[in-house]
Amino acid sequence: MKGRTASRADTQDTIAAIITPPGEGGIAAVRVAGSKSRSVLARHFSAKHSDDAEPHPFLMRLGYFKSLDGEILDEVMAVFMPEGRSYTGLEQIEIFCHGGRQVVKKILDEILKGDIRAAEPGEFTRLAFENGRIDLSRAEAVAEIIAAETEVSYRASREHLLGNYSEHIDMLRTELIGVLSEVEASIDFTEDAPEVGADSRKLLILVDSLVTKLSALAETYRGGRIISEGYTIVIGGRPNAGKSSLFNLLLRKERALVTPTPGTTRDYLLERIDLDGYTVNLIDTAGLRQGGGKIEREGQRLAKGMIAKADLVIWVVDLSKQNWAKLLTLDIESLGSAHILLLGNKIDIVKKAASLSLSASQKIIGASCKTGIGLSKLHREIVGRIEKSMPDLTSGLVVTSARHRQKLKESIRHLRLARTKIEGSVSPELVAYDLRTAVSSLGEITGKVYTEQVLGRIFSRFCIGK
Ligand SMILES: Nc1nc2c(ncn2[C@@H]2O[C@H](COP(=O)(O)OP(=O)(O)OP(=O)(O)O)[C@@H](O)[C@H]2O)c(=O)[nH]1
Ligand SMILES: [Mg+2]
Repeated sequence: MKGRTASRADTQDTIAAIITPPGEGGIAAVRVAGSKSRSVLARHFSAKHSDDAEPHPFLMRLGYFKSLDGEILDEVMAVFMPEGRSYTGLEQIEIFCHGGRQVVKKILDEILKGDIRAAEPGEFTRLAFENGRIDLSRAEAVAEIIAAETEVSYRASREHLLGNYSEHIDMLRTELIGVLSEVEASIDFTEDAPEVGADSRKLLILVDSLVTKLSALAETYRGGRIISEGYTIVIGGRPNAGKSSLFNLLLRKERALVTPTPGTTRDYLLERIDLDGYTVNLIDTAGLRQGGGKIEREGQRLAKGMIAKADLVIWVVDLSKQNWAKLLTLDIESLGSAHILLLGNKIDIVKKAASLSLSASQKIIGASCKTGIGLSKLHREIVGRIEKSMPDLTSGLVVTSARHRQKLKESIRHLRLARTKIEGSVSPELVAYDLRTAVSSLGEITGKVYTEQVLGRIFSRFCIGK
């Protein structure tokens, strides 16, 4: 573990990368960070207007980007950011050219001909962290906000980046350090009786309060996971019930094969969709029934695995089958504890309307994938279920990262160990050991403490230019 505070500006290479997505666009941009950034402007940029000959911090200048041979490659805008005030914390420039693949590549290639190397994936953000511009959880939030596909995941990542999530974690850590200092003080001053002693009741209250707060935070991951990974809905049911028809309707495209032959879907199909701002992993599965060929059985094995892991199972029932209620009772038994939403399909060809509920708690939504009846009700029901499992986002205190949750859990575990030791009047040195480990786990969330390995893992998930 180590903490780095000093700027590495002197020893740092100057690095460059294209920071806009590949392809055609109005504008593309190249960023250069490091002590030689300004020299790139001197070498390659000439201002269009003589008043703009010198770079001023954060002032855009219009001009030409020239190759080392003096050939004009493009008309560009360029900006200079001084050390300590840029994204990376290093001296930095950005060049905005026309958004064509070739032009931006040519500009980067020219820059790299100097004493400047290509940036690694995530290196700009890693520099921002190492130079104290952002803490580790905010660096992770940069990746989150870039990856955010839906309104909800965007809002959560924005709170992590701009809200008080990091501060809240640091505050809990400071509180924990307070408890640790009390225990450490009793190590210094107790000579003959090395135990936590009379203050132990007060310590227990403090530790309990911290465990409660940390557990509440860790608990938000139940919804946070849904934000970061998506809410998983599996469409299950007996063969030919209309699962793939429903899958296609929710997807708004003909993705899965639909035929009158039972056993059409064998492999499962997965698509990510945006459902009223929520990311949903929608999975179509093979119909479950006794028998079937080897391939179909293999598909059914996969389907069962998917159902077991789903946040919600939409169980499609073919209402045109005489014995649907009897079959459904059997199916529900075998589904066990899964969260199920029952959809009675093909209501358009049902002659007389039978009661659509098995029991008071097991209502069935009557629908038709053919005519569209009942589908808006289904939609509302699904969104309602997702909303029920979502945390309140207004405070911004939602754990969406599995890493953060892991660290919170570690911290809680060590607090609990410390608690047992305090209760058992074990030597304060041993209590302090657990508390210190708990402090360090919390510190790893915002990067107060970190290892190269952890940084490597976090930043390798970024793309080049971020
Ligand atoms: N009348 C009517 N037919 C439907 C309805 N929904 C689906 N079908 C028909 O039922 C048949 C089976 O539909 P699929 O969507 O392939 O059913 P599935 O559950 O995916 O079937 P498997 O993949 O074989 O398990 C097709 O012929 C569909 O056109 C509906 O609401 N009404
Ligand atoms: Mg199917």
